[in-house]
Amino acid sequence: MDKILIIGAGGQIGTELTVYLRNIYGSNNVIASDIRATLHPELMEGGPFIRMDAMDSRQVYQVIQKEKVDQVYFLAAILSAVCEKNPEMAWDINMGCLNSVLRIANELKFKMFVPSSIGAFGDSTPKRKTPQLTIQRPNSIYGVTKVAGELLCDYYHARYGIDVRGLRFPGIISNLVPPGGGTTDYAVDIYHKALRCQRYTCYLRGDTYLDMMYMPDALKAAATLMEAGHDKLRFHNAYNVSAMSFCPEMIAASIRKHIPAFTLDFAIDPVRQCIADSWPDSMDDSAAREDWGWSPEYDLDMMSKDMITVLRERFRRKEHEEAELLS
Ligand code: AKB
Repeated sequence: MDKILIIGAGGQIGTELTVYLRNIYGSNNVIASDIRATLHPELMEGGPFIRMDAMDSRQVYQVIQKEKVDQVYFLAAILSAVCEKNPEMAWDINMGCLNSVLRIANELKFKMFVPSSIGAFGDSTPKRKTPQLTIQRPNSIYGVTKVAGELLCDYYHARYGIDVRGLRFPGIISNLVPPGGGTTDYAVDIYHKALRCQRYTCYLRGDTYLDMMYMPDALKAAATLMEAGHDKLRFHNAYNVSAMSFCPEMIAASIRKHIPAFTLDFAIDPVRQCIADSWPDSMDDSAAREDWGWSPEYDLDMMSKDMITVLRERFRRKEHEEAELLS
């Protein structure tokens, strides 16, 4: 069984991916690592955890060598809105860490998963049915790091034969861990606010279409791509993947099927609106479907039903626990 290291396991995708991969490969074969000292209890209790700073390439090298790692899921990155606040840090973290882990991969020889994003596209990219191969001139620093990261992975694959694979993820919606500072975060917050106060103030215009995906599909996509036969992959890296395309008005309508009194209003954030306007409305992910059988399970209404059921139950349990503490 392969030994897997997740770098950046404490983030939105990392938390759930670690648990998902431990169920497939066995708890002891999947090491969670993060700069944070404490992660979600399920991660800390469910298997090995190493506190590691992804910027410290010597420490990363030592961990990979000592643990005899066969696969690295590289998830240490900062998201679009936070990147815009500090472009220098965005470059250092999103590119610097990736560059050093690729160098280590060339020396110690392991397979890698490196996520890209819809952020790798820009204003001049076709917005509808955005092709796998197309113009990539992003206007956000996050997008610049994503395109550069895709190219760097391509280079290491072509020049040194490193088996590095990746997806262009859309906005990911999870019921467990909140995202941290992305442009698509509204699509998670909206469910929390709908359940807590039946209203949400959105920072994007109501008609802003973006690609999105429910977390179970994102986990399946990453693991399936990593298991696919190398000869089947025409692109190996940066595959477009999507599950649904919607705008804030549409997600609100889907929520109203469960919470009829829910209302949506707007306070537009010009920075995130500008980023969202430069991203595709809906990507063409036919290459992923043809090459390695990508097929999402959740559409918008299925996701809304699941999100609302899971969150409602979690909030109810929390209220119950708080009431017990007070009594
Ligand atoms: C973000 O909004 O920055 C991310 C992404 C789409 O890459 N969720």
